[in-house]
Amino acid sequence: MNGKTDRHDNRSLVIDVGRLLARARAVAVLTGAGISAESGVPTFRGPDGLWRNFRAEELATPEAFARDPALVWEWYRWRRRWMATVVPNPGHLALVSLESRFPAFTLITQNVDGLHVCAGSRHVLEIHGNIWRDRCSRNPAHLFQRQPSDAAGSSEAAPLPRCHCGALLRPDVVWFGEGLNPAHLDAAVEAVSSADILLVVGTSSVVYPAAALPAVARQAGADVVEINPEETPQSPEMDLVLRGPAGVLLPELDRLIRQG
Ligand code: BV8
Repeated sequence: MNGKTDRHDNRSLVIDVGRLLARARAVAVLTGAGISAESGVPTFRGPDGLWRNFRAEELATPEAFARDPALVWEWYRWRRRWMATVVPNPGHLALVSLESRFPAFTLITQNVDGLHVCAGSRHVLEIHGNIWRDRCSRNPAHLFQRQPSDAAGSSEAAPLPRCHCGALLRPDVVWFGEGLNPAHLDAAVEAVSSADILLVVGTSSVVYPAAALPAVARQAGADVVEINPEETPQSPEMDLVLRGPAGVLLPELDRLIRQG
């Protein structure tokens, strides 16, 4: 299809998704790193998704932390300093606006950047945790909230942070090979199982169990819509696909809903 056809098709598809939303009572949204891309946060598997030639799967693991906690903290401190400079983009803000327009609205995010809460979203399930919290590596009940202002001062070579119990602190995120918080996962399954529509936004749909949620929604009878500039392994299973950036398409959907 040429650019003009793409634009026309997308326009009519946006209207189709707008119609599905207009008649929905319960909406669920699953977001991934792509919704923060337009804020300037690197995605995991995109061209800038590498750090010093490491892949996230190599560093975001308990084994990497046990083997070299200083390297893992260097990566997270680098990411925190980067995330301290970014702000929510129109895609995040459109989800805040959409949230207020439905009796039931649940935002499930794989992102740990905290940008949905920063934008004002209220019903957020951060199923992979939050980079702005530290957790004791011995007692998970010992949690410490960090601020973006803390990130500016933390040099990569600073001593490793420790809990008052003496154990190393770690970022309060879910690493590969670690189970998700069962309460979060149950709430996410409940939300997509009772949704009339699930928007799958900015995720490559390869990380499980989050990537299983669209199938759960579909089996429960929801319409499932992918919003992504790129094809994903789950694109063929989607009821509708809006091929474009979340920062453009979500505000368009919000405008359609506001116009009624
Ligand atoms: C677990 C936190 C078991 C850390 C992250 C089947 C079942 C269960 C597990 C597995 C399974 N198969 C494999 C596994 C293991 C593994 C897994 O899924 N591996 C993958 C790589 C194959 N899963 C796990 O290990 C999970 N744990 O199940 O353990 C268990 C159970 C009980 C008890 C003990 C153990 C844990 C997974 C969580 C890992 N943690 N993050 C951190 O961030 O530091 S995952 C990480 O990837 C991020 O959270 C990220 O969000 C997530 C997914 O990536 P995406 O968000 O999709 O980002 P990506 O870059 O891939 O894609 C971006 C997309 O955006 C692209 O499609 C791009 O086109 C698009 N885009 C770009 N620009 C835009 C855009 N879209 C819209 N607009 C734009 N402008």
